Amino acid sequence: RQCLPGWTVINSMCYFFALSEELSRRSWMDARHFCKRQGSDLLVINSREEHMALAEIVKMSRDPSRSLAHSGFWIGLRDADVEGSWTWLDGTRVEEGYWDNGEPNNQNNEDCAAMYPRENPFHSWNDAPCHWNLKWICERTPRPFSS
Ligand code: 2F8
Ligand code: CA
Repeated sequence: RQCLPGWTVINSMCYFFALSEELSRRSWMDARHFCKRQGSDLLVINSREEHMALAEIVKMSRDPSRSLAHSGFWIGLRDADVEGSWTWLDGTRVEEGYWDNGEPNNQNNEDCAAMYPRENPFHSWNDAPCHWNLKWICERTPRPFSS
């Protein structure tokens, strides 16, 4: 087995989608802590292929009973250090990204990024307030399972 039970393997990486109502929704920081306890961190997207694969799964997770604003998944991207400078948790700067039209707009101090189920996968990101409770995506390398 490459990944922990409940995790999804895509192109040799392990992903966890916080889908269950039981896990509920969390702030960006609490979601990150959840990932860290599983030896992982919030999702860092390193390629267009990775983005497309994950955007597809996020799109399938769309719950019509919830508004789009509540359908986001936190990812490991924020501009908390320098406003407008979007940086992945691995330190990589985002130049273009896959923002929704008009985003990021920093409406009400929005320093954390989430991926939403949008028809067009190239317009799936939005910046939201970090204390907002959303679902999230963790990512880690396959094995060892020790941490
Ligand atoms: O219209 C885009 C706008 O939608 C919401 O605010 C009304 C989002 N807020 C949250 O998700 C909390 C904004 O981030 C988004 O820009
Ligand atoms: Ca926004």
